[in-house]
Amino acid sequence: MIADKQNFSPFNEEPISLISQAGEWTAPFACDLKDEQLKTMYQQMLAARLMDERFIKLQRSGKMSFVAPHSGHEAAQIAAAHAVRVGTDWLFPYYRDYGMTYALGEPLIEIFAQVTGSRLDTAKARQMPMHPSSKELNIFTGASAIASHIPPAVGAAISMKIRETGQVVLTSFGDGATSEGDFHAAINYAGAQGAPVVFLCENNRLAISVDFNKQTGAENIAIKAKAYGMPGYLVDGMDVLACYYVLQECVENARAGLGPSLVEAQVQRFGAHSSADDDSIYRSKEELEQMRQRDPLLRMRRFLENQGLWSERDENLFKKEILGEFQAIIDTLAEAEKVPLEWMFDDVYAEMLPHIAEQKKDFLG
Ligand SMILES: Cc1ncc(C[n+]2csc(CCOP(=O)(O)OP(=O)(O)O)c2C)c(N)n1
Repeated sequence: MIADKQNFSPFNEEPISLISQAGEWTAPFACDLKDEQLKTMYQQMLAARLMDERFIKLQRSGKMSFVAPHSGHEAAQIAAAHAVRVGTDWLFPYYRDYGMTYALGEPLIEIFAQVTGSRLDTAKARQMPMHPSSKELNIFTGASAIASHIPPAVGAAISMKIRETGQVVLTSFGDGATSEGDFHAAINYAGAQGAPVVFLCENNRLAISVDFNKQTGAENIAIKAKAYGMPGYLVDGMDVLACYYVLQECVENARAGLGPSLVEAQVQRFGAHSSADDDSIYRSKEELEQMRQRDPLLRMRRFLENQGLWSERDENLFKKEILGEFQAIIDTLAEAEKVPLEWMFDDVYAEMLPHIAEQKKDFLG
């Protein structure tokens, strides 16, 4: 008899995985997601991969100033978007999380407008590329300083608890971020306060070129949860359904008043750290080739194909459709007027302070 639901045990030694490399369901409970949701998850992963490839081309052709590729992180990111209540819960993502914001429902035009610094950007082209946000979807816009978004994530969660709103916060970050004081201070306080927050570490074992073993003496990140007084889960971050089920359990535990959790999704970063990095200096082609064998898209695609939910034809049709959408958006953005320079000075404060007004006058003449 197969169980309906799994309660995952924290501090598991092996990463939790629910689908095999061949795409077989290996869990001791039934997958209760509807076919449509399973297909949507894969389509979002595929769209995120194609978006990443398009971002790199836009950067190479001078239309984007900077890119931090997310290929290899799609499973964790898309799973997180499905685990939360969209528009109710709050997300505090980091710069590599465009798969997450897309799967949360951020329109492609908003994403592309943001990364290209367009006039159509809802953040008025004031953020660096790779710093997503959305007022409608409760996506907090972070600063570039690593881990600096984690304390405000915890602050928001504590406020939700005090006000008994029933909301949850999910914040994500890389393994490098866990070496920052901000991470420690925030997760420690979340544990002490029983804040309704899920910490998702997308561990790609690199912080630019710095290896995981130079980042911490601990065997993994999940185990650190014990010291902060919360459960820690090690998850195969290349398995979208494992990430989904674990994150969903943590989100609902937080909502039920059981406090925070730390989830470590073991992912791979297929691209360079960013467009300012040459990863061939610190890792070999063979290493990359090996990583790609575990591509999260391949695994989910095989899972769907095994159930007759996806085919080569579906793949080609979807790719064609989404690439067409990208192109139409890029054409629209190319036609948009330039960002007015005065935007730089507006909205810094609710009412413009005299020194900002002076700078604006000096700048615009
Ligand atoms: C406080 C701070 N220190 C250093 C940097 C430079 N920096 C940008 S990204 C990065 C690596 C972060 O690695 P990780 O948290 O593992 O995330 P990943 O990029 O691997 O996804 C560093 C050191 C920064 N932005 N902020």
